[in-house]
Amino acid sequence: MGAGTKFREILASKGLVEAMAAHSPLSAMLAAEAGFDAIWASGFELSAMYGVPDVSIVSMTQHLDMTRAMAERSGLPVVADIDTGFGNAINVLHAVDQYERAGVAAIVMEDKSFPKVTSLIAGGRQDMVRVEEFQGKIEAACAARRDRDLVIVARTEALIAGLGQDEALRRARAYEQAGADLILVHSKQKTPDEIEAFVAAWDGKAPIALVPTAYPQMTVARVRELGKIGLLIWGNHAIRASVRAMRETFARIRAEGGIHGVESSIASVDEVFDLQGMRKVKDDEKRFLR
Ligand code: SPV
Ligand code: MG
Repeated sequence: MGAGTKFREILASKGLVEAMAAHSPLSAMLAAEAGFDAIWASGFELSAMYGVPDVSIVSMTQHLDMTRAMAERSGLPVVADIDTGFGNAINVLHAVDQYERAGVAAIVMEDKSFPKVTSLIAGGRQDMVRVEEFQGKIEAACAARRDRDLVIVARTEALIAGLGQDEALRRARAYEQAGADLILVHSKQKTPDEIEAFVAAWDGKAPIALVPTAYPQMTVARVRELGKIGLLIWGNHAIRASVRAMRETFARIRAEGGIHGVESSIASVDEVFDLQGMRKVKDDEKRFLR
């Protein structure tokens, strides 16, 4: 079964796909172990992992290679954050072909111009493309997929750009008309009000996708209560958890003049061996090494 079909089956059976952000195969494996339905191959997380801003600096190849590895190692459907589609509709044709070959379940493409600026930054430059241009990019994404079940998610940044609810709805409707399977609406408001108003006003058939990073009060229970939401993305919690854990551990080793103090607060070497599959290596050695 293709990854897109798997995604659609989870959506149909559970009514909601809950995706956790990841930036590496290991973080994707940990998300799978924790029981999430899908992996969010986040552009923000991968940019942060490379130590660069999320402003279209990480290349498609870098993101694609990591996405492929995350799909392979986690076994979960991967929702690929392809930003603006790496250019115009022609670039989108190529990108969707490549991401589908990499085994993703879904692609999320946003209606900002290339190069983009990360959404949650205060006072960020948030330039949008025209509705017609983005419709062309969605149509290109739909035309490029070989598997009809590959999920095409159109993301509007109208609220992020401060264009208001009417513009967000106008764009969402136009994107559904162009063939988007889901509509992601993003917000950087500190409360869910703006998003809840959008959800209440949404009159399309396409389920909504949310990334509630800025309004963490939003829970799975509330999302289910609101209805209309098919994809919930925990947007950057893998990289933020890692940053805090590494900072604290490194500082303690420096302060304590050794590694003795941190031993019980970090993963054991055996835990990491388990994640790497060293047990199987040992069995395979017995079987195959002569
Ligand atoms: C990402 O995780 O890369 C996203 C979500 O696109 S956000 O950073 O909030 O825009
Ligand atoms: Mg992103």
